[in-house]
Amino acid sequence: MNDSKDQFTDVLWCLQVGISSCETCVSNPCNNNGVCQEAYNERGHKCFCPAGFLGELCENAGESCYDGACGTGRCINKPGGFECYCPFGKIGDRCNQDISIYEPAFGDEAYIAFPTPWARRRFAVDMNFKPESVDDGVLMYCAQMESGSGDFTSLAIRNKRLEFRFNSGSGTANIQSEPIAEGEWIKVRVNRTDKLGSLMVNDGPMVNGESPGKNLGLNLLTHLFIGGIDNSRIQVASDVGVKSGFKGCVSEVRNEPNVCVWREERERGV
Ligand SMILES: [Ca+2]
Repeated sequence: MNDSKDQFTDVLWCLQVGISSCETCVSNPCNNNGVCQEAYNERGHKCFCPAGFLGELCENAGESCYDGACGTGRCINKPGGFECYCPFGKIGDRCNQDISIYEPAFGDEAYIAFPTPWARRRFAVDMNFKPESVDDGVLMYCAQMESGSGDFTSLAIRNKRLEFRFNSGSGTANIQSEPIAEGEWIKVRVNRTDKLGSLMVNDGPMVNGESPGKNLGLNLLTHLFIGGIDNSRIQVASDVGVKSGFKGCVSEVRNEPNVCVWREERERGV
């Protein structure tokens, strides 16, 4: 019989008399009115911190996300606190103010997310936008995987031109416009049926292109992002060639059945 088996047997037959659980919470190690609970971890306890405090012992001031912290928005924990991403029509640190937006302006981290479009055979988006600059930026993006692998479609400003790209699984189509001007309203329509795509700017000539390979079906599962991408979840497919969001204004987006028209609302006085 070897030693290790003897030890194992000893443990099995160890008698327990008068033993109780070690009370690691008696002296409440949690700061700032944190609530201590015994737990099977290194410390032997866990602290539940009140709103406003973070850390294993609730020692750090700075709020973390909690239910309703951002109203109807989304709460993202950040070092030293949290940040609210507000839904459309809401603004403020806690998304608690209403705002009427007629021409949404997009900064680096802004975006609008539509439900996943049905795009297997056909896909079309119409947009009116005014670039603050013609720096590279994503105007529209939708993909099969959040990781950026698989199928995708995108419309981006790249090297001062609009680029409509899509990949149904056997290679990327890249359809480019002529150079565009900054500070002017631009109307763009992109359209795709199976391997064939087209791009039209300001009712000008239609530019056509085709994706290589045999694959026809565009398989999309993420939201359809306009003006930028949810960087906390989404890694842009490398074939898009652009990662940053668009900087400028958007007055109209159509991807049936989703339609956002801000300019008409202003004209109606809504
Ligand atoms: Ca596909």
